[in-house]
Amino acid sequence: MVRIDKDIQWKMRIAGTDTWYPATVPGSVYNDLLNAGVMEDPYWRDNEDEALALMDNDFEYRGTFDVNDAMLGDVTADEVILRFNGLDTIADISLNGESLGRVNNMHRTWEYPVKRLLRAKDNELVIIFHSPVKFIAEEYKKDPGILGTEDAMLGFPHIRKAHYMFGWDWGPRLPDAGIWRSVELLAIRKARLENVYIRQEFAENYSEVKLLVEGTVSDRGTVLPSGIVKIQTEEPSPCLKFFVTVIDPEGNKLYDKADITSTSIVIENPRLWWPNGLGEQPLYTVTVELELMKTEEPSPCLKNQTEEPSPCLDTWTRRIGLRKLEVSTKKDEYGSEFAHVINGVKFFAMGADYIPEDNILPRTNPKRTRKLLEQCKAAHFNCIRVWGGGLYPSDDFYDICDELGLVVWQDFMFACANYRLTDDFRENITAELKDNIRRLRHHASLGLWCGNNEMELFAGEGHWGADDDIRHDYLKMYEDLFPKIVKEEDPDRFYWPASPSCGGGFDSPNDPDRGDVHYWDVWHGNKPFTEYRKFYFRYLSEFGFQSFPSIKTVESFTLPGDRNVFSYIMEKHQKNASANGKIMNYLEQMFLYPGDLDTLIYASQILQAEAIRYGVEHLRRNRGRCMGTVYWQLNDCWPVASWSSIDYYGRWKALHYYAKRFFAPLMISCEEEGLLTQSLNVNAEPFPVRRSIRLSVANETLSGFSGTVSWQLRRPDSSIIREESHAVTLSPMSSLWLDKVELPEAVVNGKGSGVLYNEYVSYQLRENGAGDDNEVVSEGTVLFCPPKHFKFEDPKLSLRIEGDEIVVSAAAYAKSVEIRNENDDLILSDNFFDMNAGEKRVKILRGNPRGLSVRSVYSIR
Ligand code: BMA
Repeated sequence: MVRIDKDIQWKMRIAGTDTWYPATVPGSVYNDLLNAGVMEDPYWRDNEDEALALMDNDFEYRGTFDVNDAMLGDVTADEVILRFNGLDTIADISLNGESLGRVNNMHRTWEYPVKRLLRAKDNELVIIFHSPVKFIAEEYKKDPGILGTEDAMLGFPHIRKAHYMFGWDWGPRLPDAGIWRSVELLAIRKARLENVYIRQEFAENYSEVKLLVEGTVSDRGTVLPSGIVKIQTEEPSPCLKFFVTVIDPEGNKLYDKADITSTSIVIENPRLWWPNGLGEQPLYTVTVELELMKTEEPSPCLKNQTEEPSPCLDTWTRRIGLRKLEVSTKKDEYGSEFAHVINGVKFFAMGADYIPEDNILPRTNPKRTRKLLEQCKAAHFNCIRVWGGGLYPSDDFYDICDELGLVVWQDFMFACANYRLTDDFRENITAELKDNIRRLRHHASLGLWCGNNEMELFAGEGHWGADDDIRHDYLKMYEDLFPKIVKEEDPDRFYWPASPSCGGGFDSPNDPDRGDVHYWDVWHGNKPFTEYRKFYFRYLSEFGFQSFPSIKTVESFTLPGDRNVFSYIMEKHQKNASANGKIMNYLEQMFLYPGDLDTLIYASQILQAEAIRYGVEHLRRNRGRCMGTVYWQLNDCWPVASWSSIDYYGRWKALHYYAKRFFAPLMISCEEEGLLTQSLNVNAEPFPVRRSIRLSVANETLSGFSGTVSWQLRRPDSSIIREESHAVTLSPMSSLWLDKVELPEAVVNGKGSGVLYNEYVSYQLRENGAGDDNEVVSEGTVLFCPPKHFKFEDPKLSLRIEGDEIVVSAAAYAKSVEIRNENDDLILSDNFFDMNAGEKRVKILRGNPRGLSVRSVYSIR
């Protein structure tokens, strides 16, 4: 098979109008109309509404191309396939005036044999995209029982188009359309490799791995007696052979065109693939070739004996990682666990939920995706969940995850919606699943397939009109059809019916003691974030807290007059109903009232970061019982107030720096008791407040650890009242509690209550033998009162630059110290950190230290 990179000249118009605009493919309607200057940027102020109105139209794309004569002749191609890697969504396709058909699923690929329709010059491909907005409105009228989240447009579950495009509680209503992935012409000679799949069989001690190459060859040129042959298990036609080449990560050929049917492909002493933080990510390259052989006899494969056998008919090349990646759901004393197991080792999953990177998909590209995922690695993620309300990412996404060691929790694209499993729908989604499983299953990073987002929970509770019929279809889809498809297409991968789930059957899907959990009582339920400590979730796949993005990001979509969080424009960029009020509610519990928008943004980010830290540190302290924290959400698809830790422009919010610290493989944390865990009522009858600290160290590495834990009780000027140090040793992949230390009790509103407000504890973890000065590998501080009531002294923060470092000096204790430049686009080795009086050095990793400024919680006033 030869991929012909056809230079197709595209143009587009709004159907029924006469003006044609140049079109870019892959691309989209919005992208083309923006380039043509006929629409405004939908992310600016409230332009979203006008952009949405545009989608009431149909759109016509026209492409013209030539093909060379050779392709039209039989020797080069017995068949020519026109392949669409992504069409968004309801579209009619025709080539040279003849209809090829209608497509109706953005998540699928579509192929048409077109050789008989091709001519040498001026082929014309026409694709009419029908209004997705009208389509869902009409379908909704036909079956109004099919509902989903109210944040998206009514009728959205009726179309196999990324749900978030119709709006979400962080996303605008911008259901773009168009040819969103590439269009290819494939010249097939004789036969084609299809569906190649490599399975790995490890010896018990991982001393060797056997690669089993499976797949089929399908016939396009009548060479195979049956029309289809299974690689490895069936003898192909005498004139066809399969060869495999394996190249190790260093570039050495381990197998060079080995005949698959007669050789077993065994790799001795394989270099294993590990998630980030646990080892390296070596990748082996495997190539499978299909060749047309010369035979002694007159070849049945050649039309006439003057036809030269072309040695290579088709090639398939992928990079794979050698590893066993499983999920353990074994029952235990607490319920049943949920833990990823890599090469026999259980690891604590640390990551975030990924949503599509943009509403205008042509604005995404591999470079941008790499940059985003590199930030995940930088913050010590070892996993990422691709959430089911978006789209199946491009191959690049998974290539990058393979390289960075990010284990992917992959939802199928079904989220917060009910569906009816009609025959057409079953056929459509079966093809969708097969397309995507086949495309992605060779990736080392692919950790599991998950049926859907939150629908076992919501359908089970009767949300969005879920009745017995809907629930019946639910079970048929996610607990019968999907696992069957996964078993056929990707038998070695773990399948989980939903997130959250305990394993299916509407059996308490969000049970904190079994399976994975979405915990939203903090945030949606308005509970204080100390609530996290009441649970020992087995694997927390969603929990989150909102904040506002940087003032620079706010400026990108507002005029100066809009810059108040309750303004019309700011509320158009806050999609979660009453969430700005929620931020205010939590803010009131923790910080002084911020005097201006920029300080409010800063305070909201610290609030978010502290909330998630509170949860993650607690759960890492309880490693073993809990085996994963994946926070909602990593990124944004446009500039908006949301749960993200990195905003639309790639700016790190405070949370991302906090994540870098709370996901660090070696991490010290403190379970404190103080006002936050007891009462925040300053007007109560005098009551005693326990003050205690209990330190804990988590070691998420494959090596043992020995070092020292120290802590100091200090005054606001950082002078020390009391201090202690303890030697600690930890085994690999473990966590350790130190003894609880009781500090003198205080009485609120009573004598001696001052210690609640003017003492804090700082703590450090040092590794033995890391130089004279035994390097601090992790550190932090805790207060015994909400920061708003702590008697901070002015830390008089100042900065100086030394080479690629910034040195911060503080005259007193400073909490959540933020360093910014004028564009707020610095990435530093650390930021939003706590420091005692003294100096702290951070490295500049990206950006220009021009126009630096620094602040801390002391400036929230
Ligand atoms: C979760 C997600 C999303 C949503 C988020 C925040 O439940 O699955 O649907 O955006 O909560 O509300």
